[in-house]
This record gives sequence, structure tokens and C-alpha cells, in this order.
Amino acid sequence: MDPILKRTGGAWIGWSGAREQLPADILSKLREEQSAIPVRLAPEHGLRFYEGYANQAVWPLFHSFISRAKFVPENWSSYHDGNERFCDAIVEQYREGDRIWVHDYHLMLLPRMLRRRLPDAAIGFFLHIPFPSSDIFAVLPRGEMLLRGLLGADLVAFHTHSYLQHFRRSLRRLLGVESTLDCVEAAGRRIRIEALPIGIAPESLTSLLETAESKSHVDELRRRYEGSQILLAIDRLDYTKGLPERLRAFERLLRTHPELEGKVVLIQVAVPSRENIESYQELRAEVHELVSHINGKHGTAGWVPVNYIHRSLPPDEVAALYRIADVAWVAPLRDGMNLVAKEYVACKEDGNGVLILSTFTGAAAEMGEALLVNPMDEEDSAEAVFRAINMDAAEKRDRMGALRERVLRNDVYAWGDQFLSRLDEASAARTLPESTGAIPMPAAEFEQAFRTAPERKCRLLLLDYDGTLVPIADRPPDAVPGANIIELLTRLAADPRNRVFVISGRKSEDLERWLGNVPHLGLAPEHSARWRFPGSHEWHGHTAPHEWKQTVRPILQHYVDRTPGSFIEEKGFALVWHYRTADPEFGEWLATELVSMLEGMLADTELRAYRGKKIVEVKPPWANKGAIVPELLAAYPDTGFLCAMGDDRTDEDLFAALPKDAWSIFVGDGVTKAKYRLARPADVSRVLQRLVD
Ligand code: GDG
Repeated sequence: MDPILKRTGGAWIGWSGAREQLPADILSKLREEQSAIPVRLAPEHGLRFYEGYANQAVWPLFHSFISRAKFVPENWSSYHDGNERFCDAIVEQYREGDRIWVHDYHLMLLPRMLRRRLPDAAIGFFLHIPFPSSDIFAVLPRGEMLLRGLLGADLVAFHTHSYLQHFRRSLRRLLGVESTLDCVEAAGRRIRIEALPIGIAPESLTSLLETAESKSHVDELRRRYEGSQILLAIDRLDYTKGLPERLRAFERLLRTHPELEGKVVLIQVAVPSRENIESYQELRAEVHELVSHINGKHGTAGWVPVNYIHRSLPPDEVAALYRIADVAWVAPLRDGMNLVAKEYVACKEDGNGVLILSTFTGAAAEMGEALLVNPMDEEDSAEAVFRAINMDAAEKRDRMGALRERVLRNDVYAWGDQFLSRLDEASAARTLPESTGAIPMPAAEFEQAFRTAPERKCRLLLLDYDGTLVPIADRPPDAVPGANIIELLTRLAADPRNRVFVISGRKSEDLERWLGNVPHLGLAPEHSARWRFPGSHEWHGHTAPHEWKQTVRPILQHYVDRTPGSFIEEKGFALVWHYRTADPEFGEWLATELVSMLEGMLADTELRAYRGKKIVEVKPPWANKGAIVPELLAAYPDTGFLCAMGDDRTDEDLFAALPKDAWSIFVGDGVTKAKYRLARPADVSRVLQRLVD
């Protein structure tokens, strides 16, 4: 972040790790020279904030190491308290127009805390580690609080699309919050979600190699390892980084290729990390033991196979190692991104190097020219190394050339600029537009418009059935119209000036059976793929092709088998999977899976999969309720009053197709394009009753 802060003139607010308050002269030096402002955590909370919930619960779980996760309730309160202290420090520094960029898993409660105190601030959040699958996330105690915490931001960003998808699933599963690919609407605001892979600052690394001192250091290293292929691994000593697995693979390489004796060396830099945590102490012991084992077993008087460096090196030495290494061996078991892979590539100007990269890093999603390995597969890893050290120069140059181009182009500046411009856009678009909140229906005005429609013109009423005229039933066949609705429709349709249509997703037989005897009632079943005019029994509209149902039905059947209580409904133009009586969370989860699967399958057909209220419907796009509006306006050019009522996503097509001066009325409390709103089907009956009275 340092180069970005310098460029934008930002300040860094962070915890120094110190238990005590820093002396005043150091504080002012930090502020003046580095724009760094330390947050003070109470001594009893400080370590527990960092080493407790953040690094013993969130870190292992987010890296899919469930069995390493530890949850201690006291650590949770320190985590909460730590986030609050950050909030205080930020609020103290904040000036109107500032942008706040919150980093990483230690501070996931912070966006919401900030939103409460600075409602108008632009707040962005970036997660540097993976976001786990929702199965794993669900294991994390207080996970819902973290999700709510993040939803305080205007922008929440991750390294990869797959982390983003995991986040979306967790939102649905734990909070019941729906999202689209790039947006979540929650707590009355719109939150943007993004995949923005981080980059590096290549020149701040390569410039370290330009000094005379550094050049002679590189020459000296080259002399020292002359005749050997140099494999390089640089990691924090963390169990996610796969050090023991890599050492074992290296041992296998030496065992299976004895001809490599004296000709290959592995330089492993292991930077000490989180040393107070027990699992890190165990890892250190295991790694030390493996290194001694390999060197003891395979080494000779003149050759040490593993050159192990257990400390942090100055940056110029790191750069020199990148420059001389023939192979960088980046093998984490799980890693949000992994910058070492990108830094190595940046230092290989001559293209003479090979990157071996674990598929379980975020970097693998954009570095396909590396030799990709599964670090758990010792044999596969050892062979990848063998291949790398024997690769011919042209192949090395080709692969490295493609990798370099991407690393240099997508640098950390591009990443920072993108994040900040997305944050600006997201905070400007945070408020949900007024149109999504239709106003309560003005009943008296509505009646007045109906009554005073010009004498010689007709009045057109388009009414949805389920959820509008009758309440939604668990099973579709149970939504039979009561005598009151039949009477109401009969009286409404009897007025020679009225043209009344029931426009529904139901199949023709249902509407005919229930409403077919109401004189002068128009029917438009199957989302108006077909219709008949009042007083006529002749059907107009499309005829239905059937062949596609044979392919789609088995897929829906598979979901029926997996979901107790769900079933398939067949209509003339559509197949529908209903899951109203299934477990709600499971049903929603499967519906999303089904729709995304069908999207791929149906891409080159004219069919589409749609989600409605507890249904997934497969149908052609022309079977939509908006399509009938031009037909009816052509049939009734003398329309002087037009009203449409509906409660479902499918009714939105109808609302969108209406002329501007029509009365569009949404039933329920969802987001809608309609102008007016009624609460429930009983209100619809009441309003219609007043028209006939
Ligand atoms: C987190 C995520 C994500 C290493 N040894 C020395 C040294 N390093 C530098 C490397 C590199 C950095 O440390 C390590 O970065 P990584 O990306 O590999 O890993 P994490 O520290 O776990 O970082 C990770 C990252 O955030 C960014 O979003 O990529 O997935 O876990 O820059 O060069 N630097 C110096 N001496 C060393 O001995 N000076």
C-alpha cells in the first residue's frame, strides 16, 4: 500500500503491535514522515485482537483449515473492541470527502461501525485472503456478524471471482440476502461487490537491483551457486504456505533423480510469523526437522541441498535472490493471491526462469503460463521441478514473456486506481432509486379516474391471479378462487364499458376450469403466450413446441429428487420447478445452482430460466406478460382507463410495457417498477369491490 498512499497523499491508520503507548516523539515522527497514525488498543485486548479471533479462527477457516480453527468467546470481544478502537481513530481523523479503505480480515466489523457514525462517508473494504466456500464459512462462530459488518461498506472487493461467489453464497445462506454478480441491496443501500486482483510495484523491486552494490551481490551469489540449478521459495512461516509438503516433494526429487546430486539447491527463506501461536511453533519445529533430515540424508561435504534462511531479509537481498533463481517454487496449500510469484516474474527481465505455482493460490487464476501444481501431490510437484530445470530456453522465454506482460500491466497502481474509482462510483450510487419504492395506492383518486373515464371509451383492467386476486397457496392446485372473487369478477366484467383480463403464469386448463364460466372475462394464461377475448372461446397467440421439454425435464427431476417437498409443473409453454414447501434455505440455494446450470445449457436455444416466487421456470422469452399489452391496445384503440395489478417478478414485464398514464399497482412489499402499491390480495378485492359498487 505504501506506493499508493504516497501517490494519493493518504494516511495509514494501523496497530503498531506495541503493548504500550508509543512515546510522543515517535508518534509525531511516524505521522510526519510516513503519514502513519497508530491506533491504541488496550493491553488486555491488543494481542487477543490480533492473535485471537483474527488469527486463530478467521485465518485458518478462511484458508479452509477447519481443524486448526480455535474459537474462544473472550477473543471475540477483543476482536469487537479492536474494531471499535479503529473506528474511533478513523472518526477522529476523518474530514468530509475523505475515502476510507479498510484492509483485511482483522477489521471485518469496521465498515458497519463506521457507517453508523459517518453515514455519508465513502467506505471500501478489501479482503487479502481467500473467502471460503459457504460450507466452511458457516462453521465460523459469529460469521453472520462479519457479513453484516462488511455490508456497511459501499464497495467490498476480493482477489478472485471465486472468492466473490463464495461471499455471495454465504450472504444468502446465513443472512438470506440475495445479490447479483456485482451488487447487493441490503439495509436500504446498494453495495457494490467486485473481484480486483492485487498487483505489485515492479519498479520499486527492480530498482533495487540497479545499484553497483547490488550488482556485485548478484555476481557473488552466482559464483557461489555456480553449476547448480537454484530453486527459490520465499514464504512467511505459515501452515497455509505448504513448507513441509514442498520439502517432502524436494526430498522425493532427490531420491528419484540421484543424478541431480550436487546440481540443484533449494533456497528456502522462511520469515518468522505469529510465533506466540502454538500451531506456528509446531510448524517451525516440523520444518526444521525436515530440513535437517534432507541435508543429513542427501548432503555431501561440498553440497548442502536445502539452504534454509529462517529470518527476514532486507528487500535488496530478496530481489537479488529472485534475479539469480532458475525456478521459483510457489506452493501454498491455500493463498489469497501470493505476491512472491508476481515479484519473481518482475525480476526476470531476460525471461530465463520458470515459475511453479500452486493451483490453490489466487495468482493461479491469472498466471496460467506457470507450471501449475497441486502441492499436496508430492510426485506431481517433484516432476514439475524436474521439468522446470530441464525446460529449454525458448519455452522458458515464451512462458515468462506472457507472465511478465500481465504482471507489469496489472500493477499495484492500476489496482489502487481501480479500487478507488469503483469506490467513488459505488458511494455515488449507494442510494436506491425512488422508483423502487412505489407509493401507497391513492384509492379515492383511483376510483375517481375509473368513474370519470370518458363516456364513449372503454376501461381496461389487467389482473394477475396468484398473489393478486387470491393468496399464494403452498400447492398450486389449492389456489382455487373463492365465491367472492368469482362474483367480483362477474360484476366487473358485466359492465359493457369494462374489458377485464386475468393475465397469469397459470396454464390454460387452470384458468378455464376456475374462471372459464365468468361471462365476458378475458383470459391470458402462460404469461400471455396465449389469450382469448371477453365473450369468445377462441384462443389467439403462439402454438407451443414441445421437444425441448424432454431435455429439460430430467434436470428438473434431479432437483425434485434432491429436494423433498418440491415438484414439477408442466404448462403448454413452460416447465416449472416449485419448491415452496422445501426447506427455505436449501430451496434458495438449489434454485440458484439450477438457474446457473440452465443458463449455460440453454445459452444457444431460445429458452431461458427465470426465478419467481419459490419457483424456477423454463420458458421462451416471448412468453412474458408485457407481450400482450400492444395486442390489447391494438384491439381496444378507444381505451380511456388502463390499470394493471400484480405481485410477482413476471408482472414487472407487464408494468414496464404499459403506457405512461396507466395505473400500475404492485401487491406486496418488494422492489417494483409499478407506481402504486397495495399490501395484500384482500386489499385488491376491496379496491375492485369499490369499483363495482
Ligand atoms: C497476504 C495474503 C496476498 C517475504 N519474505 C521477505 C519479504 N517477503 C515479502 C514478499 C511479498 C510478501 O512478503 C509476502 O506476500 P504474500 O502475498 O506472499 O503473502 P502474505 O504475507 O500472506 O499476504 C496473500 C497478500 O496479502 C496481498 O494481498 O497475496 O495471499 O496472504 O511481498 O516479497 N520481504 C522482505 N524480506 C523477506 O525476507 N523484505
